[in-house]
Order: sequence, then structure tokens, then C-alpha cells
Amino acid sequence: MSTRTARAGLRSRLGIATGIAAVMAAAGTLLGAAPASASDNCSSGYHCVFWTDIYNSARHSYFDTDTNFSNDTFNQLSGQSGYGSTVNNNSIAASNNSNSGYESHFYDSYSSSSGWLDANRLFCVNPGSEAYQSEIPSSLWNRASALRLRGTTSISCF
Ligand SMILES: [Ca+2]
Ligand SMILES: [Ca+2]
Repeated sequence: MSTRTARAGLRSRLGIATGIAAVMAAAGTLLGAAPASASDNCSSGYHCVFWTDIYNSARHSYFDTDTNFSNDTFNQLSGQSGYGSTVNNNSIAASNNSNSGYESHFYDSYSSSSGWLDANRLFCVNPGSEAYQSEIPSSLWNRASALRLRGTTSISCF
């Protein structure tokens, strides 16, 4: 075997090793880019609101934007406080388990003529995150009347 051939063989093996390292690095990147972790006490794909707090009261789960909470009730987690009550102006905490990257934006009201007014926005929750009762200013409790799903915004959310 000539020196030239031996070097070519070594270069080839190094090339394979480098390739394997690159594939492993790419796999690591994919793992690192896994979807945001699940949010507390809310099924995958849903935007949840709670009568009082996330683990001690009844829940309602929204799958999409909803302009009117007055026809919705806390219909999940029977036996918990608030079960059966209307959601409108009665929720305090929220949990966002969107698996499509949607932010939950809660509004004091929605106007069919004016649409979603920034002045009516109360707070928002990022996908995979939640807003506990203790985190939301008490001035915003029991006011949410509509939910708007939005893609990633520059607005600071819980
Ligand atoms: Ca509704
Ligand atoms: Ca309201």
C-alpha cells in the first residue's frame, strides 16, 4: 500500500466519523426543538380557564377562538367549586396547552362591530404555559368574556 493510498483511506474514515458526528448533532438539535412542554391541568390542544385556580376548581376547555363566554359553563372536573357555572366574567386562572403554538389572549369583551380591541385585552398566556390566580392581578379576575387565539406575537404573556 503506497503512502498516498493509506492517507486516502484515513481521510475516508475521518470523513465517515465526521459525518456520524454531524448526524448526531442534528439529532440533538431536533430533540432540543421539541414542542414546548405541556401546560398544567389542560388537555393537549386546548386553552383552559378555571373558576378559581388551576388545581382546585372546575374547568372549561376551548379548542378555538370564542367571542362569547356567556353560553359556556365550567363543565369539567365535576365536584370542584364552580362546576356548572357560566364562564363569562367568572374565570380567574388559565392554562394554554396548544400544540400548534397559539397564544391565548383573553378579552374583557368582544364587539362584533369593532372586532378585537386592544383596550379590551386583559392578559395572554403562551403555549405550554399557564397563569395561576396568584400571578394575575386581582383587578383582572372574573372579567374574561372572550378568547382570541393568536400566533406568536410580541406581546408579553404569562
Ligand atoms: Ca362561547
Ligand atoms: Ca367581561
